[in-house]
Amino acid sequence: MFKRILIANRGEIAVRIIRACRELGIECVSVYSTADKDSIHINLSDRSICIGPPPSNKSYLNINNIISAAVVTKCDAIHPGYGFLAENPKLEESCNENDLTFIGPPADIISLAGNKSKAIKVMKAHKIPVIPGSEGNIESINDALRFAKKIGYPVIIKASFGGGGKGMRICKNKKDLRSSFPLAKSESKSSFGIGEVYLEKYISKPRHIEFQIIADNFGNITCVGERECSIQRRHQKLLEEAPATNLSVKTRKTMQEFALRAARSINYKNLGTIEFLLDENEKFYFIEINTRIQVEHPVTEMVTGLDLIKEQINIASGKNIAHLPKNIKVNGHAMEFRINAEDPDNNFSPNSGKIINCFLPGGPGIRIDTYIHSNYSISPFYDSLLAKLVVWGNTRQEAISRSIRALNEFKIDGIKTTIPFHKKILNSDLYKSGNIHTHFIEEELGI
Ligand code: MV4
Repeated sequence: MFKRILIANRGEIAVRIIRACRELGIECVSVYSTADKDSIHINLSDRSICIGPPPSNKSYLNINNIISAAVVTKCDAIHPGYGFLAENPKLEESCNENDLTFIGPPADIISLAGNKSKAIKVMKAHKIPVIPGSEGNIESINDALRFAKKIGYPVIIKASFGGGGKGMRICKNKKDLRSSFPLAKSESKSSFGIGEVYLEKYISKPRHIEFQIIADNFGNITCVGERECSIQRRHQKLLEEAPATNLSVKTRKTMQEFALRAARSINYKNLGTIEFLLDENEKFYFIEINTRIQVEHPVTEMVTGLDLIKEQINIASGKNIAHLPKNIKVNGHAMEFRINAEDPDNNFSPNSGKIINCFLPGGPGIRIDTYIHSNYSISPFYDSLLAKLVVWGNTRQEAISRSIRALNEFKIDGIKTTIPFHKKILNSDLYKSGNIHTHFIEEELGI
């Protein structure tokens, strides 16, 4: 087992990783930018190293500074968390060159997952259902028109190296495609450095369901259930659940089998997520692989009793997953609310400033993952996630009433947050019915 881990992140996930290290008896080294000098992840760790000024590209994205910090503090491993360098194959490579273990999959798997059109091609070759489309990049407008004619309109153009909905364009007809194709290509080039795009049939109101995979270095792979992540706004997830609601036993089982097949087909290592879109007829399609621990991992932890960060660390240190049951039992229902420093009454604009006072909910079935405290100033440099309220109930209904209770207790004074918006979602009959999809917020709440 590792003696000392460097945590290459900040905020709630840095705190979460420190907690897992502490329970495993592993020492923690934190890194921070000058904007984070008063952040709690520094206090909670054994040592901390300043890695640069506030802008991420000078600190949390600076591979050289992070590797140097790990080397001078004699760490054995680096945990990247999510965001920042978590899906940068260069960090994994630099770790290898410096005798450090990267807590995550190898660089070739990270690279394959990062190239979405390539990942789809590989999955199709392994008979995983994919959305009808170009199955690879499209070079010319004529090829785009030819594919679109074959699969039928509407179609969607996606950036091969994209994410967060950037570079995506929906085309209802030939005219749309003609005008959007060059724009999508140049937007992809400017946002992601590579202008490669691919084409798919557009699915009108998909649900987003992802399966959590755990794989050790000895070829053992297991799936510990799924998460429903359809409640999102502008490609930012707001609330996630486990298990997925309104999913037939048969579809869940089939999807899980395909998720395992997808992971096995690329010799997946460590924790990963296989993402699917599900259409209105319960047909599902692979869309992408995430090679990091995800923001929403706690809902899986709440219904399985696992500690996914400990699993990542154990696997990276060379342990097997023999202790995990072959068929994980899912107990009850969990939901996660992302409490962001954003103003829902002002187009969710980011809100920085001082938290004068805060009160965190508690009691049965409540978990809070956060780094905030009273008198803490939220920096404008990083993402707006303040806290994750994670709620467990015996049933989805109990989880919902408990969530309303917890959101009513939750007080953050000094900055605007998404707490009132979550209450609105929970008040919706459609949400309560479980009939949710990725356009729920715009259609039901008109936002
Ligand atoms: C789609 C789609 C409809 N048809 N692909 C958005 C982010 C990326 N991960 C995939 N996304 C979508 N791909 C086809 N062929 C609709 C979406 C989509 C979406 C997907 C997951 C979660 C939220 C979403 C919100 C809007 C659109």
